[in-house]
Amino acid sequence: MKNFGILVLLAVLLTVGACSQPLPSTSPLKKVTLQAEDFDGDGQIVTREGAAQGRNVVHLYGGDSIHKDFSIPKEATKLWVSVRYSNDNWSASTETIVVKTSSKLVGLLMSWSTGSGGDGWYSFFESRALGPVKIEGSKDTLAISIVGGDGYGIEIDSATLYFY
Ligand SMILES: [Ca+2]
Ligand SMILES: [Ca+2]
Repeated sequence: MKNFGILVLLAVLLTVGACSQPLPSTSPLKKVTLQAEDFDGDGQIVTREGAAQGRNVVHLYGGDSIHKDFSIPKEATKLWVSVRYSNDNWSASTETIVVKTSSKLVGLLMSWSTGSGGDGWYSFFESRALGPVKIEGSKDTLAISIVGGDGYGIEIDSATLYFY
């Protein structure tokens, strides 16, 4: 069953990779950074020196998920999302970060190891922007889930939403 899960993940990764696009070079209609510590769901809030945006992070393990409602600006039709994280990692297996709206997959990220032996928790990395997904209405929910990893988890600092 474990191998089956990995195969499904790989298939999704390939599919997402095929339809993802880099952020447009033009400025977004709006850019909003949500602090992971303000999300609901799993995980424990930890204070970290390197967390430049709010100083708190959420420690998540494989299988954990957090979510937060966000407002959609008028005239926005597409959304990209980047994630800021630190990942102290001791093995070659790093956590996969899955980003979704309530109805759509924004994208998947294979996280980097940002260090080991405890130092990695103080070194942060901002991911590339995942997306786009179509958005409509005035509100939606952003969910961040963690799959797999080294068993010691990952820490999410924030998610930045780029509305176009
Ligand atoms: Ca880890
Ligand atoms: Ca934070």
